[in-house]
Amino acid sequence: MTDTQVGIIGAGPAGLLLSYLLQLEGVDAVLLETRRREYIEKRVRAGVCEQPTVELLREIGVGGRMEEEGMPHHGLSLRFDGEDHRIALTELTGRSITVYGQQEIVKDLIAAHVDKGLPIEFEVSDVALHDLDTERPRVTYTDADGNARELNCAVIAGCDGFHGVSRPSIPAGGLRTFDHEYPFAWLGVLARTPPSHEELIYTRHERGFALHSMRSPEITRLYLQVDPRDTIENWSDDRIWAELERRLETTSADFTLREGPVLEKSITPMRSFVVEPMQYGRLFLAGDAAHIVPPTGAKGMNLAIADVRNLSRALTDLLRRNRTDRAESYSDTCLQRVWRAEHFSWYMTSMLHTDPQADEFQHRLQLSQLRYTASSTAAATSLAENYVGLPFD
Ligand code: FAS
Ligand code: PHB
Repeated sequence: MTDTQVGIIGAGPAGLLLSYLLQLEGVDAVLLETRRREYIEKRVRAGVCEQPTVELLREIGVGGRMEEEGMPHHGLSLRFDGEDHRIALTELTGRSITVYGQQEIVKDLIAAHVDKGLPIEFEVSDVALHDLDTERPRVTYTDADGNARELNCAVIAGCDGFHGVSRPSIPAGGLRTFDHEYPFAWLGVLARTPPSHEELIYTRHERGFALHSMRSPEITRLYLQVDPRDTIENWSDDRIWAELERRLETTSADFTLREGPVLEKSITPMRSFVVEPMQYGRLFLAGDAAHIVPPTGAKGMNLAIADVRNLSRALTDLLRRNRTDRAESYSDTCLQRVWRAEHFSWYMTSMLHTDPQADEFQHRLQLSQLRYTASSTAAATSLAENYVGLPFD
């Protein structure tokens, strides 16, 4: 039986950053993670850090390697009708993004925990939450050695992602869900080959969406829109490269898709999902446990980071100053940014993906939106300010 102030479920970006922020404020927390450390440090996911994310990680002293290895980007291209249209992110907003893999942020946050001797319990199982509507909620679980454990807390933070145990622990009627599925998924590829362009390229093509991104000067990250019922077994490396060649075709002479050994490939379904409120009693939800966005807007991880910045402030006020106002407004505060990111991610997805159920009228609307965004400073600025990340409130 142990006691702590905050029991955190899940060591993804949300749980790790929350744990670190709380300890900086002198709030005691225990972090429980089902997977092994090696597994979560290798899990390939997001790649784009908004400017507020970069500034926060730098501010708390966890941004050193990101400074050295991250790649600041000042623009991106929309490719349609075979032509590139650059959105000058920094020129339009004075802000930028940094391309730095989510697993690198996870590694940096775990290293920061180890440096400070902060507790992370990996390979736990049978996690269950109890007494959420009391001031002494509990977490029961089996630890890595197979021992039954109980954690008595003042607060539980559910940072265990979309498939975690926290959200389902809330009794029926305790929250409202908003769910929207898309008729497409993303096939993601990590390849050992230098990027074919210095910036990201979002492509709308009759055959489907494609995205050119990267992880380093030697590693390219690419995505293809596929049918949600498709399986990775249908996609040989050769077929992937051939499809990318077709969708990334362009009239601009200086683009050649550089192929190379595929290091990882997987298919991720696409959905928009939000729960309201992001709290029940002494359980607070953050990150993918509370919301999911289609990755077209590069918002998922950044939203998780924004949530836990709010949550660490709310819990520090509650547990160290006995002030409840931030905890009471936590959900409303987060949901402002969540719904903005949901809309932007839906907007980018709708503008760039080829919907098999869409009619010619809808295809024309899509092309009109792209041409307007590429030719209007006002429209390009709106895309840019959402993409680089609106300032934290
Ligand atoms: P996470 O899912 O990252 O972390 C939750 C953690 O909780 C995991 O480590 C899990 O093992 C653990 N956990 C689960 N159940 C538990 C339990 N019962 N007890 C203890 N621990 C438990 N976003 C982008 O911006 N761009 C992308 O390209 C992109 N690609 C993605 C690809 C995939 C396959 C997925 C699933 C997501 C992708 N995302 C992307 C979104 C992703 O980056 C998330 O937004 C981000 O991981 C959110 O972080 P967390 O909320 O910490 O959740
Ligand atoms: C990535 O590099 O993984 C990435 C970039 C932009 C997105 C989604 C994913 O919108």
